[in-house]
Amino acid sequence: MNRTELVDDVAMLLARTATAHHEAFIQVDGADDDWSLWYATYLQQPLSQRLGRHLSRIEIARGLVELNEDMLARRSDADWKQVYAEGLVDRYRAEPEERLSLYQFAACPFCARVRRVIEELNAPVELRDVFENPSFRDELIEARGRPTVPVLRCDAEGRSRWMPESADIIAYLRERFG
Ligand SMILES: N[C@@H](CCC(=O)N[C@@H](CS)C(=O)NCC(=O)O)C(=O)O
Repeated sequence: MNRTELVDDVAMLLARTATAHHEAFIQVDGADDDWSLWYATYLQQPLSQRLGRHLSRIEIARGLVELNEDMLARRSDADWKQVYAEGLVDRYRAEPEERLSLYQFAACPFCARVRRVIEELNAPVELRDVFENPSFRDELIEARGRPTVPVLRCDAEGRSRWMPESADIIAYLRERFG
């Protein structure tokens, strides 16, 4: 499910939650100081399932309160369900699984610099030696049109991103795992 579909789905879930809350508090026309806790309890299971990770009720309640305060502060008259759904998805959606591999070879000093940082950070990066395994070199040339190493390959959601330049790779790894 892409982000737009997920946001629409969560907005529908919020609409159902609002209806259920209103029914539960019908005698006071929906008035409830602790609405965020009630919502969080109702949302916990279906929202966790949609966003791909376990969410605590406190986490959801806090997110709802902050989104509510933000909307009030901005005096926004946008559809609250859409705004909350976007906020919840962007805050709490599980990061897509990403696989990192470094195309490199032992005697290359730029590669050695990156390998040292991988070790220092204990970063989950597979080392792919382009001399030991010629198919790695072929993949690199096919993707980039040249065999220069080091190159970090990031695979996520069926797509590959190729990042050359040792300094850029090191900055990226430090940012992510430092
Ligand atoms: N500016 C690049 C330099 C990379 C570089 O010069 N790599 C050498 C190996 S140490 C290489 O792959 N040379 C072969 C080529 O470019 O075809 C970096 O910092 O990553």
